[in-house]
Amino acid sequence: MKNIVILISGRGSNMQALLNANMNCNIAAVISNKADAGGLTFAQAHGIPTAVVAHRDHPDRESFDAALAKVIDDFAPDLVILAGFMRILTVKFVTHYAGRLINIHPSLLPSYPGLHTHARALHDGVKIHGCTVHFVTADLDHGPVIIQAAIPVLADDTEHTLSARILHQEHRIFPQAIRWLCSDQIELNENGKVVNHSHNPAGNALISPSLE
Ligand code: NHR
Ligand code: GAR
Repeated sequence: MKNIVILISGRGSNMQALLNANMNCNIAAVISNKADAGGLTFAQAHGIPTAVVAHRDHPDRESFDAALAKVIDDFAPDLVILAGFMRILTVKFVTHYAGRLINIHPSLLPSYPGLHTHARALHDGVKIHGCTVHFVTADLDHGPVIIQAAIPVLADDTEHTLSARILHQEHRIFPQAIRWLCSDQIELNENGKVVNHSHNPAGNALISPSLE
């Protein structure tokens, strides 16, 4: 069974979705860069070891990432999962976990990498928005895509309503992606693209606003 370490920075609802999914893997630890991350309490209540590596205790990204990697590697993870983890990671860190580091991002990548994705999508007036689970590479939010969910943007959406509907989809696609990884159904090919050996059919077209 694969060992998994989950990194969080805040409320940890995606981490909860993973813990609640009863996946065939061992969630070895939940680690936060913030001591007050709400998700830590939930993990502790589930009997999962937690740790805090505070980025504020380190003078630069290199030393923070080195300290973080040291704590992570004590758990010998097969996968390291960013679930609302908010610190950009150094090339050295990302290289150390190449092929094992996964992120969930609140946009349809490669659209809207980085922060404030929902506000930017609303500002642009796009009619379809979503979320992406991808392998992490040094190229921020541009690693190979595993699964995406798309939803319509509604005329009266606010950042609050849009992010809530996307979060609901995050909680659906993230456990699916990790399940595939835990059962070795996902590979990276020589072009760095994801090959999925599961027999899932393609999803449906989403047209927004819909045709009449
Ligand atoms: N690191 C690398 N190298 N590559 C990726 O693809 C990464 C990564 C680290 C985190 C998650 C990502 C997201 O899904 C992620 C992907 C934080 C920032 C950011 O700007 C950007 C993207 C992501 C996470 N963080 C600020 C920083 O200075 C701090 C912001 C804050 O603390 O609120 O690190 O969106
Ligand atoms: C989620 O929407 C996640 O996609 C996003 O932050 C939220 C965390 O919520 N991640 C990023 O923006 C990464 N920069 P959660 O803590 O409840 O899972």
